[in-house]
Amino acid sequence: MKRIRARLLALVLTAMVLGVLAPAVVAKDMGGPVLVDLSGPATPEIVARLQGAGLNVGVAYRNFPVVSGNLPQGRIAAVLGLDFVKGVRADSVREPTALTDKFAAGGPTTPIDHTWYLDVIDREKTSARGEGVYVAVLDGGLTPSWRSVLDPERVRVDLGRSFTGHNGNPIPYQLENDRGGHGVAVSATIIGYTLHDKSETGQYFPSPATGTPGEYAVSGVAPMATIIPIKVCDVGVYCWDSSIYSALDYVVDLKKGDAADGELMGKPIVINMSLGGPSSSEAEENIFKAVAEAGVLIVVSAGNNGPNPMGWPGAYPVVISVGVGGWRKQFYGDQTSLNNQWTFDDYPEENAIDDWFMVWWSGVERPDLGQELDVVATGRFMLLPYLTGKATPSPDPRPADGIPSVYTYISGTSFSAPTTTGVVALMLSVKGDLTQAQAEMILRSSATPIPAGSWTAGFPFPHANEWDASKSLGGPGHQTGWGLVQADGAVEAAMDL
Ligand SMILES: [Ca+2]
Ligand SMILES: [Ca+2]
Repeated sequence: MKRIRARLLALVLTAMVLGVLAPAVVAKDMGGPVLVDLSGPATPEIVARLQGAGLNVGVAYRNFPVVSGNLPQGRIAAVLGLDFVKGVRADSVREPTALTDKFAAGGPTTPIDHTWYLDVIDREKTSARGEGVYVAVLDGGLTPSWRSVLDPERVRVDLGRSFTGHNGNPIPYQLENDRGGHGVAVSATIIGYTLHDKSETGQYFPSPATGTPGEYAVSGVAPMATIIPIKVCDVGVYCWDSSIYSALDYVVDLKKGDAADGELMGKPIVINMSLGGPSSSEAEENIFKAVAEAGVLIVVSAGNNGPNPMGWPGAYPVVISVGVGGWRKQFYGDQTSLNNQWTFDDYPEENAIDDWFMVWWSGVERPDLGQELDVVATGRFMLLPYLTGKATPSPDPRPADGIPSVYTYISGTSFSAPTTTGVVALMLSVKGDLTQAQAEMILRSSATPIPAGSWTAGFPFPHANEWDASKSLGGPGHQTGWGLVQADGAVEAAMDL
């Protein structure tokens, strides 16, 4: 059994490496959705010449020298023959970096400003709350029932956009029609959410998640930040490059004052991208560099393919990339009995780092592929609203009668990324002109290094909570980046700049 598993893993590894190394060039006669890299801006004349060469132009991006489009079979030579065309790439699909729902759980408004995952990053040691900062969440959009869990005052739907379809067609009405829930969960990590904790919270727990039934307002990392929801993922899972570029183009326009009547001109904006895929290119890396140069900060998940390489765009050095660390005493207050309320526990500050480990599925930095992992944050068994396929949440989250809860313990770099994005928002709220390079440098230097080794932190059975070197990604180094994000040190360092 062990041998088979090892072999399968090796196969996966080989496939991943091939996928990453494969040149991002469209095969000679292959048609289909493409991205055409240009030597300069996509002027109307250039667009016309591309059309003339046979490309059905989709989007001519305003801030990057690239156009998306559909290429009929057999026309690539004509397009490549144009003097201003630098290359033609396949328009590839990224995927959200959340793992499948694991555990159904409980499902306003006593404030809960203290959660285990905020305590771990020492959010309680700073008074910054992200005021005046905009967080563009490039994701699956919002579910129809998002207002039942997110504060509508903290989400600017009017600034939101929907760019779906591989040609990046704006389809605004789809923004609040997501059926996946990923974008809501990511947003909840940043600004917090309402926990309708009315009775039993799930099959694993004999009592509500909080210990007492009620309505709770659970704090996020940056509860006063403002979310700009931008849909780039079709049906919540297919995130085309061309859609992502449309979103990046739009956010740069917001920053420059060329959109939203200039309301956000020069204001602090950070992008969260909890998604990724195996393909990369220098042309695409330059797009992310252009976004950073425009003064927009970018945080991207490392992907869940550990011990295989990180996903892209998370691995581009210019972005702030985030892996997932775990704490083996999750669920175990005194480590001898099941702790139902661990989510809201006090986290022991001293010596606790020894109980930290890299989660084995967190993407691993491969410097030989040009990859870079910056930091690690919490992203394992986060209690979050996850409104998969639900137009409205059930009034009682107890998963009785086969009705799934609206709350789930969910894992993935999809949630360590917004945890870090939240910290960047805190930094921006005290230092509005913080650059991408400064934010990355501060996050690294204020992080707590994670020691080598690993624990399995099985759920919910104590016997699984044992040292297991076979599950270790090791550390510190390529697996753990510069370590675990710390909000208080990061905010202080931003103020001192
Ligand atoms: Ca703390
Ligand atoms: Ca980086």
